[in-house]
This record gives sequence, C-alpha cells and structure tokens, in this order.
Amino acid sequence: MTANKLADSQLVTLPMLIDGKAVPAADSGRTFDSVDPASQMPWARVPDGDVADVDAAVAAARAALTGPWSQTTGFGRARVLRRIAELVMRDIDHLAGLEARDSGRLLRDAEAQITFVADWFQYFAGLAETVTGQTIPTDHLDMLVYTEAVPVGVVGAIVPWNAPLLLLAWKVAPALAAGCTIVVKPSDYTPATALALGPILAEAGVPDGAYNVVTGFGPAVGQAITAHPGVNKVAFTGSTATGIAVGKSAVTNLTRVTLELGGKSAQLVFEDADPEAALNGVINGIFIGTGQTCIAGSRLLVHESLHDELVAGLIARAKAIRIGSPTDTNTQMGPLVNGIQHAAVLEHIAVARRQGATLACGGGIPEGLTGWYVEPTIFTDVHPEMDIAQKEVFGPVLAVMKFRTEEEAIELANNTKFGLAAGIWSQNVHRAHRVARALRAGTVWVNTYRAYSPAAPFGGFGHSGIGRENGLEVMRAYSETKTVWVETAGATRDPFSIR
Ligand code: TXE
Repeated sequence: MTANKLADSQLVTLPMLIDGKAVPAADSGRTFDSVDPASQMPWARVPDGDVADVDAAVAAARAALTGPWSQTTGFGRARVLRRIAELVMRDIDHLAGLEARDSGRLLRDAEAQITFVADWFQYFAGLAETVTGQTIPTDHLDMLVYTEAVPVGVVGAIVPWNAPLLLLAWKVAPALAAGCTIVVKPSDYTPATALALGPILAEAGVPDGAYNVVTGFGPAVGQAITAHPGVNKVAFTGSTATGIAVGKSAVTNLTRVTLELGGKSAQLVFEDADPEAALNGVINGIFIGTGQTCIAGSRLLVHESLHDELVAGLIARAKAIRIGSPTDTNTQMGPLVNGIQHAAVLEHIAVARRQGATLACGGGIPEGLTGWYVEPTIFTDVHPEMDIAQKEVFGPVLAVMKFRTEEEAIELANNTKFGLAAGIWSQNVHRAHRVARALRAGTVWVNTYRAYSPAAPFGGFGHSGIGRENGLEVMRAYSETKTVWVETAGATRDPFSIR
C-alpha cells in the first residue's frame, strides 16, 4: 500500500494507553504502521491490539468508574474539564501537527479543529456543574419523587479518521462530564491524537484508567469493544455499514448505542439566493477536508434559472483550488487519507461517468504530486437515482441537479436513505423556514453551511444514525435516569392494591 518505507529507526513509536500506562499489545506484541497521506510514507509504529487489550482496558475503566472518578463531584469534574481545555490550547501546535501528519488534513484546518476541541471541554465543564435531576409532582400527597442522572458507566468510543480528535472530543467531553469512564478505539489510519490526549487528561486530573486507548483494527478491537459485557454504552462515528454492525453487536448485551454515520447532504440554491454567498457555501460544503466529512454537501440542487451561472462559477473556483501538502499554508485541498479511499473515490467517479453524468471538471489525479490526491470534481446532468446522487463518496465530488419548483427541490433533497444535513440558500425568509421544516435532516443551515457549536445537537435521520451528539441533549446518552420514590407519611399500605 505504501510507495516507500522509512528505516524502522526513523519511525515514531506510539504505545497504547491502558490504566494510565503506555503499553504494547499484550498478547501478540504486534504493531502496524500509520502512514502520512501526503508522502505515502509510514511515520509511526502502533500496537496492533486485540481482545486481551480490550479486556484490560475495560477492567481499568470499570475500576476507575467505581473508584476515584465516582468520588469526584460534578463541580470537581468541571474543574478537570476546564483544565483539559487549557492544556489542549497549550499543546495546539503539537496536536495539530500530529493530526495533519496522520490524516492529511490541512494544518490550518487541524488547528481550527483543535480550538473546537478546547471549546467542547469548556462547554461540557459547564454541563457537569449544571445538569440536574428533577423533582416530579405526582398524584401522591405522601411521596417525594425525584430523578437523578447516573453515569451510564464505561463508554466505548469508536472514532474514524476524518476528524479524529474533534470527533473523539464530542464523546470524551460529555462522557467525562457525566461521570463515565472511557475506552477509545481510534481509526487504525489516525491513532496519534487519541493517544496524545492521554497525557493531557492525566495532567488535568483524570485518574488512571478513566481514559484508555486501544489501538488496532475494527474487526478485532472495535468488535471486542461493542460485544464486551463490561461496556455500557458505545458511541460510534463512521460508515453506515459499520454502524449497523456495531449496533447489532452491542444489542446482544443491551449496550446503549449512539451512531453518527454517513450522509448525502443537499445544498438547495433557490432563484432568490445571494449567488456569491451560495457559491462560496457550496465550495465550502464539498471541498473542505477534501470532501471527507460526514456532512459534505455532496449534492447541489439548483434552480434552473441559476444553474448555468452557478455551475460556471463553481468550475472556475474548483479549478483554482490549490492542491498540495497539508502543511503548506497556501494549500486549500490536501490528499485523501489512504490508498483505499483514493481508489474508492476514483471508482465513484468512473461509475458516475458510466451511468451518464457529465464530468464538468476534475475527475482525475493531479499531476506532479506524490500523495493520494484527487482533483476537485463536479458532475452535472445527474439523475436522482444515479449512484453519484445516492451513495456517499467521501471525497471531493459534487453532483449537480436542477429543479423547477420548491416542491421538486424538497422532494429531491429528501430522496436518499440518509438525513444528516442540508443547506438552504434563499433570501426569502418565508421560504427558508418553510423548506427547513420540510427537510428530513438532523441539521439544516440557512444561508450558511458547516457551522458548529458544542451547544447545538448534531446527528442524523434515517441511515445517518441514531441519537444526537452535543448540546444538553447528549448528556442523556451518557446517563441513566434513576427515579427515586420516598414515602413521607410513615404509613402502611394495603399490600394487595396498586393505589
Ligand atoms: O470506516 P468504518 P472506514 C465512510 C467513508 C469511507 C468508509 C470506510 O465512505 O470510505 O466509511 O472508512 C472501526 N466493529 N466513512 O473503513 O469502517 C474502524 O476501525 C467496531 C464515513 O474507516 O466505519 C474505525 O475506528 N468498530 C464516516 C471506525 O470503526 C469497527 C467517517 C470507523 O470505521 C468495526 C469515516 C467493527 N466491526 C468513514 N469495523 C462519517 N460519516 O463520518 C471498523 N470499525
């Protein structure tokens, strides 16, 4: 898979983290290499874990759950989370550098993501102090009824390679805020930043065993986490196919699951849109991160009156995108993460051409670059049932379709099994709200795209997942609700009547 190899001595060794200790794979001692997508060269050597490592990590997480972390109040956890946020910002250069090298993400985008990581810990620090139970009024005069949010327990966090540390923070921050402990399985393509977070958490006061990282492959480590009876909840981000397998495996132990999966999100550009703003939003929606984002606006639905002008503008902008090394500050689009993804994206392009879509620009491999690069690609004359309009490409490939009426636009937008996100471009406030209501998507942006906040729930309808991350709502996913009934009259009841 790799073009060249560094000498073994030049590779960075990254042990995994179990119970506060940096360890190799317990049984096998085997390793695998993490590859820099821009050079296609291995740069780090990582333990290839298996069930034994997951067992050890879960045991450590269970001990920390009932041990020191359970003795830390919400206020105490908030202090730890705020300190994590400070330390993440202190180490931003290191973390962003690792992320760019491991995933091929632009360094400046990686830096922006690390600032988000800090924001997430800050926000969930606040929730650690403020989330409360309720006192429940009932029809019983002599009963005090209240609820408590109890930590769900040990959380298995399984994350992908496209935004490794940010998507991990979306799970770790609320889990720690709720009082849970964690076993992480990073993607085998991008294990570095999940490991680098370990010492930061320890320095901030997260006890040994409360945050563990088991590196390795999905069918071994990931599967062992989802099937482990000691794991109470799995928080997964990744492909829809793997998400379904994760759900099936977890249900055998009634392990709670949240799934954040794929998408085929539509950007709807109406005839009353600000054309310049829409053009910029469509470019951002599909080409940032080389299209490797779950919310990629990979379908453009444009009113027929604007189609030719908008497509011409998009082609001009796409052709001008500066492709190159993620660490070069001039670069606007880096490589895809690996050779498999590279081949898959090129195959999607080939299928779209075979099925009759018109290749308006791109479609090939840029010349003179070594990494896994693909040109920014735009297809027009796309039919809604073509693969390019239905399947997640996870690359810089835009499928353009025309519509005539608002109803047709909504129907096209809702015509996939996914439902993660959508963008509406219109200066008509009535239409914007009307269309937002009609779209089946977990996030709808109006005259913007790709805005995030730790306070805003995020997740998908349909095959885009189950549950929501972020916001107050996610705290429920990391807690069990306990209802407590207290008899206050000191009376004895009829044992054979329900009232
Ligand atoms: O994803 P997987 P991969 C899509 C994208 C990409 C495709 C494959 O289209 O081309 O998925 O990428 C772990 N039990 N997305 O293979 O398999 C795996 O090791 C438990 C979209 O990387 O979903 C990794 O840590 N875990 C997506 C994580 O699951 C398992 C982001 C995600 O891997 C497992 C990434 C198993 N049986 C890819 N098998 C998005 N929508 O954000 C694998 N894993």
